[in-house]
Amino acid sequence: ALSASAATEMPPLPDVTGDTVKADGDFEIKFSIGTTESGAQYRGLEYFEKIVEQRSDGHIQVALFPGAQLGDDRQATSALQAGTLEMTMPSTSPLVNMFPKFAVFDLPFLFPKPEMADAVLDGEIGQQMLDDASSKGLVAIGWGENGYRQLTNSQHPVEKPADLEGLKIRTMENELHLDIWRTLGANPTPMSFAELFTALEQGVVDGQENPWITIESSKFNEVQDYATETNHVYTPFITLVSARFWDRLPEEYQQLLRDAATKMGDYQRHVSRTLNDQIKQDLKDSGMQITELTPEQVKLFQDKLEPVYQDWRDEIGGELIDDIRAQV
Ligand code: EAX
Repeated sequence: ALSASAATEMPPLPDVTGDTVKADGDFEIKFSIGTTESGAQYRGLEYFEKIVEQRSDGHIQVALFPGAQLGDDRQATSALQAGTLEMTMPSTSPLVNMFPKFAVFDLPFLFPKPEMADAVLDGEIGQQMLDDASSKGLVAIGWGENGYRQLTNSQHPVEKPADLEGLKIRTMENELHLDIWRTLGANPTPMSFAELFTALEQGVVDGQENPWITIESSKFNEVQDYATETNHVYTPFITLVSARFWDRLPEEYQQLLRDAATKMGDYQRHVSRTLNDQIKQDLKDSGMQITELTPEQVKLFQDKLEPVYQDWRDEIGGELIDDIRAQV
């Protein structure tokens, strides 16, 4: 039976604090994301828009384009490089070809708690990554949260790795994610997020994995009857600006965008975390069967995936992995 739609209500936007920023010129930002307008990411973008428009006294206008209508994560990032789009906020995973160190966030079960991800992203390692990603025609100005990824599928409940045998799972376009699902015994295939709903609907793939909020806001529950709370990877969003646009902005406005990006990221984390339980409940109410794993069941997945750390150690850099594992 197909599930009914689920929709969780978003909290009201916070008030804008901080002085008006004065600088020369009028600017327009087109800001594109892959997730839809009913998610926490979009709510964060609305807050960003409100901050930037109010504090620039209307001299910077922000237009929001959710649902990959201007392209998926990779296409939007290319558009920034070409200077045809001003901002986007992709998951780090599809950008690993461009920024190989981002692969560290694709390691399974790296962050046991979201606060541990915050500490790394908001600390020295995260700052270094933003600096490194401020190249190739991009300026990286902050982090946000996609969140802990959960497995959904159309076939049967998944409680242990053996249940994945033969399941066709869509992954992000990312080698480490492919390795994870192959190691678990599934049959993974990489695909752009923009094509995912149709692929699930038509049975091209049996399943996919994304955070609860993304599962709900993309209506995957309407074409997937089963979900398993695996929490197997924590995916950050990264806030990117086109360098061509950035270089035209007065410094005062660059600082305003940085401040607004930080506030947006913090707010997104807050919204996605406070709504998580409610969303899970709404998905259940809509008819989705959700399997919650015991710590012993989670450990079966973790043990099976430990070799992935060895496979990727040289590629990502052992020191970076050890640094993060020492912090969490
Ligand atoms: O923009 O591709 C995905 O599964 C992600 O959640 C996507 O980056 C959202």
